[in-house]
Amino acid sequence: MSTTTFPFDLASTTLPREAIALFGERGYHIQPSVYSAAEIDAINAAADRVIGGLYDKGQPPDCRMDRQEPVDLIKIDNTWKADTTMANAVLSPRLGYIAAQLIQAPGILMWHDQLLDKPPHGGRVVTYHQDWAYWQMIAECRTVTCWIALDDVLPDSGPMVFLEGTQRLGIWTLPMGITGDDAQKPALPAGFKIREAPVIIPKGSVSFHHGLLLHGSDRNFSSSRRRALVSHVMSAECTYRPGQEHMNDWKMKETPDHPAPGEKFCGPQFPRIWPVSAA
Ligand SMILES: O=C(O)CCC(=O)C(=O)O
Repeated sequence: MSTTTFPFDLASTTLPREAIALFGERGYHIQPSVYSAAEIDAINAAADRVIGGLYDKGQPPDCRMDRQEPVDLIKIDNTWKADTTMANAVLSPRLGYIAAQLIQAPGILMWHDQLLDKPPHGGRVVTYHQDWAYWQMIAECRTVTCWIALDDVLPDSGPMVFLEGTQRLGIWTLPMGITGDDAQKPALPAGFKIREAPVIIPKGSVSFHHGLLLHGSDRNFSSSRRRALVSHVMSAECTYRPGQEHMNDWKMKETPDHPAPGEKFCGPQFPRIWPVSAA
């Protein structure tokens, strides 16, 4: 089983000031060609190994939601624990450095990753939601979702759709279920001009969005899979606030090195992605 590493080049991932300002306005940023075609092939091969239950690191991912029906999304969390290539991809400083610039953070830690495989011919809707609403054990909303396209995303393959600027509206109640048949949007305040931004990007590009940006995705009507590898990351300054149930809460407590309430996140559950050499 071969593993792939992802060399880092600071200059090609340094963002212009305008891109950072636009992220503040719109709540997202698209970075083209972060991974080459050969790198995406290697990630897809690793993703298929993980989906098939082969783990080169000798341990399983933290959570698996496998397919019960042909239209179901496969969702696997913390593949970085199971497979070396997946770890190298989601913990890459390419993502960490871009996220750090977007939220102006001195450092970036992994929150958790997700491998998503939306099947062809009807793969289900992902309901509109805000990521941070699921992560209330992170006290500060200083999170970024880095969504790596593993296939070309086309208008009919169930692209994510961002409701531009909604990260400025505060926190919304959680939807009843995250996947299903219903793409209903939350009722936004009267006067808020809704602008939908579908994420139509080629494989290898990465979409970055703010933890409060409302987004969802439609069914996959195409005849191809729509796969994505997602690195959900947070500022290294974020602190732990117990209360809401989350996989990370019980997982981090498996080792003695984890944050107490009010402390910054630390320990092996939350690897540092940026800066590369910091302790
Ligand atoms: O891939 C999708 O359709 C949705 C992904 C998503 O909600 C996320 O990564 O935050």
